[in-house]
Amino acid sequence: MSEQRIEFYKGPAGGWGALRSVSRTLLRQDIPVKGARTMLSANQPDGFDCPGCAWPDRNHASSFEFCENGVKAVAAEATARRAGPELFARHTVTELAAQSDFWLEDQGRLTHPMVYDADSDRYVPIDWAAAFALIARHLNALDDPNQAVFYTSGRTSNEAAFLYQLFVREFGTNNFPDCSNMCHEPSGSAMRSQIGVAKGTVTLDDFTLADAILIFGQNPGTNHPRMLGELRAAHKRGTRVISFNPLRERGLERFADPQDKREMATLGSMPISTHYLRVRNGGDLAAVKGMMKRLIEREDAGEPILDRAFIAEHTIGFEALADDLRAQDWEEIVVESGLSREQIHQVADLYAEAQRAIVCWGMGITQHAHSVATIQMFTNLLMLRGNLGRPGAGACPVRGHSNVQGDRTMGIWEKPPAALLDRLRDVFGFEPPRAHGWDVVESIEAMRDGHARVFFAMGGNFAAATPDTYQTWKALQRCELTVNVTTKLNRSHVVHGKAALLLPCLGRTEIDVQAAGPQGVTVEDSMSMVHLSMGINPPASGDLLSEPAIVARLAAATLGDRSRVRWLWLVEDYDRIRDLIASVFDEFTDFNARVARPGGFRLRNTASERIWETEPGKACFVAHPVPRDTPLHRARARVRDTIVFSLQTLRSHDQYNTTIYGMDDRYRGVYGQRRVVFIHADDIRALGMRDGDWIDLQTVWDDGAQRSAERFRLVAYDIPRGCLAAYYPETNPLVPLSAVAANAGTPTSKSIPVVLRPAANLVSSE
Ligand SMILES: Nc1nc2c(c(=O)[nH]1)N[C@H]1C(S)=C(S)[C@@H](COP(=O)(O)OP(=O)(O)OC[C@H]3O[C@@H](n4cnc5c(=O)[nH]c(N)nc54)[C@H](O)[C@@H]3O)O[C@H]1N2
Ligand SMILES: Nc1nc2c(c(=O)[nH]1)N[C@H]1C(S)=C(S)[C@@H](COP(=O)(O)OP(=O)(O)OC[C@H]3O[C@@H](n4cnc5c(=O)[nH]c(N)nc54)[C@H](O)[C@@H]3O)O[C@H]1N2
Ligand SMILES: [Mo]
Repeated sequence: MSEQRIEFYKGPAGGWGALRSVSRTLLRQDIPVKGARTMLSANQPDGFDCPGCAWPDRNHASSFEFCENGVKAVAAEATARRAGPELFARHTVTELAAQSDFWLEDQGRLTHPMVYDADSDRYVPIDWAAAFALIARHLNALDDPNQAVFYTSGRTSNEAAFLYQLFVREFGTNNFPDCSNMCHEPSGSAMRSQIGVAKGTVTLDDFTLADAILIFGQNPGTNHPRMLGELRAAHKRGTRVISFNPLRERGLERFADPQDKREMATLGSMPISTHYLRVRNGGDLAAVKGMMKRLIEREDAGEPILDRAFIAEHTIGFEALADDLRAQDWEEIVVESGLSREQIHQVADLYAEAQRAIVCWGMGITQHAHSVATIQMFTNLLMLRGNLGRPGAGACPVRGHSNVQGDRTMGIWEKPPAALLDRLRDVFGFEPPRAHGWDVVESIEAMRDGHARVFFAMGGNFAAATPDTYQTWKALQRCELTVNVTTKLNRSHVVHGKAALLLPCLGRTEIDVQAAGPQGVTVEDSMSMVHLSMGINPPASGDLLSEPAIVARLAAATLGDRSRVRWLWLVEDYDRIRDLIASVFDEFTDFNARVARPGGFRLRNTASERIWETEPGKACFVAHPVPRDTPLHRARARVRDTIVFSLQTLRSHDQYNTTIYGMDDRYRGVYGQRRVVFIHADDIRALGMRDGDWIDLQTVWDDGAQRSAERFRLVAYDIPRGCLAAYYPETNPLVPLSAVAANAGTPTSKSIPVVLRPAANLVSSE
């Protein structure tokens, strides 16, 4: 591990730094040779889908596309390390709970199903049948099926997700909190009502045709490295790549492709963004409103800027939006966006020049109180120039987990549409529950208040990924039973209910053999491409079950004769599950045949055909005011004795969500540590502090509860004044449960009002 230091990073994203990091990663996981072979099968037609992110691959049949962080994700799963029963015999759960998140995952792959033994405070081995019987007993003893919640993280395959939602609905509840609730929920919510689809409208081919690509609130150099390849090619063709980000992210500035021999030999690199706007945290709505105001002003002055034909034929609400834009005060836009009027004019004019434009966005947009409104403004911006439903143009929410989009398609959603429930009833002969279930935040509240008593997680790390950490832990600890289907040890396993089970499953890189032979699963990427994923490595242990097998056996144990579904027969051959999927979802007709073709197939997207499945049957312009009464505004009005900052919590280059691979964040120049807060040098001075000082963070929230995160080091950084950035999950104790996005319920982890105090408890380092 590196020693602690802060050192400005001069190189491009990618390049030799990425190659060095990869070889270190493979060594750390003790898998140099096997690792290399495993990497070469990622995203190949006959290999597995990379568990790193949801960015698509050209036809899923490219030559190996190099991605440092994909390698890290694969290596984390293919590690030679094992967390077997000996580990649990050595340590009580209290001892394990005292270890860091990094240490827990670093123990390696879980090998046996384990059950919590309260007498010895240890996890002890249990056989699979007894584990399923235990869960079934708990579930069947509930007064009401709605007292159980069933979480899903986004690596779960379509097959596992489909069986899971079927089982849970037949059991009797729609309590499906999922990682999407904390991620792109606002994107779906915004677009569904506006253009009738809850997914992005573009494909990779559109990226090769666009003249302008606008990127809001995303750090692809770390989180979607393969996206840099597309952006680099676009830049080369002369496409304007316009980034909006409070931070200067290296990957949005320069990139050296490790597969480009010339660049690697000459240490050359390519710029990515042509224009870079340093918007304030949460200032994007104002910025985009400013851009649209500029377009309307030019149109009103007689220039033909808008796509009048598209607006007339396909949309409603234009006049109301135009009037709202005309009435909008520029000063407010400038103050709230943190951008000058000239900057906004410039990008608006660039956008107006482009014949085809794409808008991309990530967590810097979705995790704010006004995220749904911001995303609707993106759609408005696109529609003003007809940039929807034609080649080279459209909306591109860039998803995170590799199958988070597919899980939703399969019905993992706490607010299922009636049509899906009708279909389940018709195909499976049971009456699914109609009442909407709980999302992530509502599930935590339900556990806290004793309304939910069983917590079941299909993957993920609920205890670390969710907001208001200590409240969430109390909520989980109140449960009668917590169950985690999982690959590696994490926080959610040591913050557990009165009874607790760890059910270790196969990862996507592993060979999954069922009665009919080796099985593949399917996933859907961020651009609605569905393809097959086949593991190639032997399983980490002979005692692992696949996720579909776990669901099937759990369903059989819980539902028994009540169910007409032939659960165990279905998982003998996953083609049978896919046939069922085809009988429930029209767009999966002929699923097995279509997914067998190399590259798979694209799901239909009505908005990209200019068919609007909205209430009025048109695409809807929606006007939104610049937010002036956010929690930050309120906190600033209340606290007068010090600066109230807007804190965003983001990912370092060495982590996958709650999985910490290492302590470096190379592109931001941070080594050997994670407890840092990025802050403007003038703000440090204004606080009377010094670069490198240790501070505590405290949330300013109006419910009276104390929320703090202790011992962070100030790092002077190129970030707008009044804004801070620090890593997640360490900062999750600061996010109040009640701080959620309007109309989406997503925790607002990119804009938490906080104050800084000198650290109360000075311990020298992590
Ligand atoms: N290696 C790796 N890959 C991953 C993940 C990982 O943890 N590691 N996670 C996966 C998942 S689940 C997801 S959802 C994605 C996440 O990928 P991203 O969406 O890139 O997520 P973050 O790291 O949270 O970065 C947020 C970015 O938004 C910027 N930002 C913050 N607030 C604002 C704002 O108000 N306005 C604007 N314009 N920008 C803002 C930040 O400076 C930062 O650049 O990545 C996926 N891929
Ligand atoms: N403050 C703050 N909070 C955030 C965010 C933020 O930006 N800031 N981002 C949010 C976002 S975008 C997301 S998506 C969530 C992520 O929330 P989650 O999806 O719940 O968290 P992960 O860290 O991705 O889950 C990692 C765990 O998944 C398990 N796992 C890995 N592979 C598999 C598999 O194949 N099968 C099974 N069953 N288990 C597996 C491993 O045990 C690993 O420990 O966090 C959210 N929380
Ligand atoms: Mo995510």
